[in-house]
Amino acid sequence: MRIFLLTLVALAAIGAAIGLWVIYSGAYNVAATEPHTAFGRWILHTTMENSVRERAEQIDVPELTAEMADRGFDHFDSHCKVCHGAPGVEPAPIGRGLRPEPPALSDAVTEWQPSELFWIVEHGIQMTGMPAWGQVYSDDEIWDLVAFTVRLPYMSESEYRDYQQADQPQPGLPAAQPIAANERNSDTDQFSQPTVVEMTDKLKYVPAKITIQPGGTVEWRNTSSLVHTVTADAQKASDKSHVKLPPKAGSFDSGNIQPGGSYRKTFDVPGQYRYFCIPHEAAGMIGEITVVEN
Ligand code: HEC
Ligand SMILES: [Cu+2]
Repeated sequence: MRIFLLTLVALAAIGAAIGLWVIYSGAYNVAATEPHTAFGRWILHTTMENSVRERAEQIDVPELTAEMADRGFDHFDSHCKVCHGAPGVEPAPIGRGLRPEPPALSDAVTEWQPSELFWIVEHGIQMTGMPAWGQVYSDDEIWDLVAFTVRLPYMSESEYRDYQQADQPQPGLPAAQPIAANERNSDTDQFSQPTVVEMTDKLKYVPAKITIQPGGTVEWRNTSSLVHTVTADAQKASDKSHVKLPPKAGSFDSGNIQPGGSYRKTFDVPGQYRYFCIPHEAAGMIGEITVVEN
């Protein structure tokens, strides 16, 4: 026991000595041109990760809608792209010179919950080039930014350019009209013609809210380049409020609907339904169906 304790004390002393030697000797290269060692990176990142997770726990997350993402794009394009780049856009020279390197957010954001992204953007990250934006942006604006960044992993280069172009008014081009599925079918018998809901690259059901009659069929068409689902099963939701079913209706889940694919379901039980897309729940991809006799 005594030897054990002595060994422990000796080891601690050696550890402290090495630590002090690193601090005082100048052996550690602080140059930003030097890539961080794997170990150094791990220490920084793990400390940061745990710190953020702990502090973001209390934050309530609003629904992150496509409208918010449209607004968030403006902030992202003018303030975040310089360091982090964007789909098809390299970071500016200032971003490339930082250590740790600002990560490409398309990969990095998948690691974080929306509440954690909010915290990171609001507070920044100490000892890195990541600034705190809480002074610059209101909470609403930060949520707009979060709504945009959670969509980055699914965003292609051309979609990012679409956002940029949508930002500039285009003379001569009519504004894009969402396809009004209800209208398209209004002349025909509801029972033979399904009501169409499109699933889009902007992570939306279009239209997001529909009203049909009992016995009516809804057809979801995946017109995007991504996989979506139509899911009304609270077990599969990370937020149970994203699912609503009339008491007598069973839960349902389309499974993965590939680009170009579709899914049909007939609704016999009247009431309110709310469903979501499994891959894009956090991005606010949520739809509603009201089944009523009229
Ligand atoms: C001056 C450069 C710079 C700007 C501008 C900047 N960031 Fe960062 N950001 C960084 C750096 C450096 C890190 C890496 C921190 C680390 O690895 O510990 C980072 C990390 C992050 C992370 C965490 C990613 C991860 O897993 O490490 C998020 C999220 C993020 N930034 C979002 C944003 C958003 C949103 C904006 C725009 C409002 C923005 N950043 C603007 C430099 C910047
Ligand atoms: Cu989806």
